[in-house]
Amino acid sequence: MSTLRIQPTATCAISSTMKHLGFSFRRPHKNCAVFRRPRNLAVMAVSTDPLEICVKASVTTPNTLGDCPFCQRVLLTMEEKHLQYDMKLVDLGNKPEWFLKISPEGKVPVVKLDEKWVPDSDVITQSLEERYPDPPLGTPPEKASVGSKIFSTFIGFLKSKDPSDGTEQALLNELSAFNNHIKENGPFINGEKVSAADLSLGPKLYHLEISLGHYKNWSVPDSLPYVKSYMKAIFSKDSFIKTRAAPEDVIVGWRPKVIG
Ligand SMILES: N[C@@H](CCC(=O)N[C@@H](CS)C(=O)NCC(=O)O)C(=O)O
Repeated sequence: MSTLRIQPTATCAISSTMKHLGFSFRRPHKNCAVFRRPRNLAVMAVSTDPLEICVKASVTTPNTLGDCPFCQRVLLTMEEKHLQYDMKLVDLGNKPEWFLKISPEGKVPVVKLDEKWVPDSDVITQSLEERYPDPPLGTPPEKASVGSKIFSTFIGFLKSKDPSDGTEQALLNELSAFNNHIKENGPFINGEKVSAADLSLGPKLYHLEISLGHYKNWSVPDSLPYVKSYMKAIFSKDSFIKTRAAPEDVIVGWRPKVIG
């Protein structure tokens, strides 16, 4: 098993909240934060033990993160919430016993919450939102499913061997609806700030761009400028760059679907 400890890109969410409330902050050792209130000097300790997450390992580069968009979604959520985490890299081609005990379905991501291993990126991101509400990342219900059919139509087109079977048009229809949404509401799905729906869609668009470019010499058409600017905005976020897979892994990962 390979474990990578990831430091958050900024001070952890708890410390920013506490500072906001007027507490001063010090970190006597790496897993403990102490907050001192200015007037009565009451002291409180908060555990900031890193969260444990099992993710797909790269098949091209040892000891690096692989190409699972659901894992990246959860990692992005942790990054955006400034949480510390330890990544356990799992070779999905040869799943170890310890992993199958944790995840009987053999799927990643799984995250340890309250001593229990929790599968499924929907469930994990919802639990993280409840446990670590600051900064809030929830997308309002009326916007939560924006762009949600892009991934399945992308896979349909990627797998297709018949250029006239309508799968390209189905993808273009979904991207076009998304283009209109971003034009009206952007730059992100819920406006100025990134939210949970972006953290789910961003990794899928990254897979779309790399795999359709590689296997079909296809790219998002210039007639959809808001899709293009959205992808650029998401892909250039620090949290995205830190958690993205290598393009080679994305290409290798989709090969079985293409060969079919
Ligand atoms: N619905 C799950 C899907 C997770 C999933 O399908 N993960 C893939 C990797 S991207 C997996 O673990 N596949 C098992 C395998 O390849 O054996 C989620 O949102 O977390």
